[in-house]
Amino acid sequence: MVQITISVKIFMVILMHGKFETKIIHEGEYQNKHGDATMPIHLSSTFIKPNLDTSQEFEYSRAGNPSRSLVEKKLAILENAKFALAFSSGLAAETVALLTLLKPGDHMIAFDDLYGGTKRLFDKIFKEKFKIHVDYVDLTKIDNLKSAIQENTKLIWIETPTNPLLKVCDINKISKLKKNSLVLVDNTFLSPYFQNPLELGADIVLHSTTKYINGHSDSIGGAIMVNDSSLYDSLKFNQNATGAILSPFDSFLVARGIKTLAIRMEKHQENALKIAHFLETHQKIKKVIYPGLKSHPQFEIVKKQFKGYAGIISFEILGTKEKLNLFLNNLKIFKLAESLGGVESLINVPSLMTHAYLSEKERNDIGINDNLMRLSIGIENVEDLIQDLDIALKSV
Ligand code: P1T
Repeated sequence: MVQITISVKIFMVILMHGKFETKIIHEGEYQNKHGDATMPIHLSSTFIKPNLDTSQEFEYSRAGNPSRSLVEKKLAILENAKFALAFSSGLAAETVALLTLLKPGDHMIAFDDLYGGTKRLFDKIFKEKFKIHVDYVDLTKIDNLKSAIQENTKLIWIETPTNPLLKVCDINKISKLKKNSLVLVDNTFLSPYFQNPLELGADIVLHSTTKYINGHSDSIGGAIMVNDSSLYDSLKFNQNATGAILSPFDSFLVARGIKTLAIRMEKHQENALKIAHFLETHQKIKKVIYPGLKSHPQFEIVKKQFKGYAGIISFEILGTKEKLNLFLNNLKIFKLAESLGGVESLINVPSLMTHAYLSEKERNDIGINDNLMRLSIGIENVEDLIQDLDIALKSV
C-alpha cells in the first residue's frame, strides 16, 4: 500500500514537470480496481447517493460525468489552463460563452473574417434577439481596434488564423489594449499544439474539438479553457443550465484523439508546407494563403506568435466556375466536405459551403470570392496528395 502511494506520488511529479506529449497521454487517467490501461466510458446518466446528507463528485451526468471530467482535465493541460469545459459542439461552447459574458446593450468587437456559423450565431441570435451590438473589424491592423473599442465593449472575439482567409492578429497587443473587455480566442485552426492564447494575454480560449483536437472526423464537440475561477464557475453554471454538454461517448473519443494530437499536428504541418509550396509555384493558381509561407501578409506576427502553422491552406484557382467544378470533380483523395482537422484531406468551397450564410456583398467585402477554396491537409502520404492536386489541376 505504502509502495503504491509513493509510486503514485512520483508519477504525479513526473506529470507536473513532463512535456506536452507525455502529459496529454497520462493526465486524468487513473487505475481502477480492474487495472484498465485507459479509462472506460461512463454512460450512467445518474449516480446513486448513499443518503441525503452525503455530497459526491458526480450526481447527474448533465452537471458532471467521469468521462467528461477526464477529457476536461486533458483539455486544460492542452492550453496550460487551470480549468476546461467540454461542450456538445464548438457552437454550443460559443453560445454559452456569449450568454455568460454579455447582456443586452453590450458591445462586442469581432474579427471581420470568422467561421460562417459563428457569424450566423452573432447576427441572427445575439444581435437580433438579445440586442448585442457587434462590430466586425479587420484586426490585422491594431489601429482598427483602437478606433472600434468603446466604453461598453465587453468582448473582443478573435479567430487567428481566421476561417477561411487565414488572417492573423497579434493576441498580445490586442490583450494589452482591451480596456474593460475580455479577449476570447477561437484557437481551432492552429490547435493548442501550435498556439496558446492564454499565455499571450487572452482571457478565454475556445475550440471546436470537432477539428484537430479530436482529429478523426467522428465527433462534434467544443471546449473552453480559462484561468479565472469565477469565470469558470459562471461558464459551468450556464453549461449545466443550458445542457450544452459533451456526451460520455464523445468525451471518450476526444480524450483518445488528444493523445495523438502532437504527432498528428507535426504531420499535418509537414504535408501542408510542401503542398503550399507546390501550389504557390503552379501556373493555374492565382493566390495561396498559408501562414508558413513568407508571402503571408502577417508573416511577422506568425513568426512571433505561432509555434507552427498547422494544415489549413486557402487558395484561388484561375478561371471560371466551370474550371473550379472540373478541378473538384477530378480530385480523388481530397474529398469535398465541410470541416477540417481530421486525418483525411478535405476540400471546401467557402462561398457555397461554410460561408454560404454571408451575403455576396459581405463575402466580397472581406475577400471570400467564388474561386476561393480551403484545403484541410490530412496525414496521408504527401506525394499522393500532391499528385492528386496536380492531376486535377491539369484537367482544368
Ligand atoms: O462545428 P462546431 O463543432 O460547432 O464548431 C464551430 C466552429 C467554431 N470555430 C471555428 C473556427 C470553426 O471552424 C467551426 C466550424 N467550422 C467548420 C465546420 C468548417 O468547415 O469551417
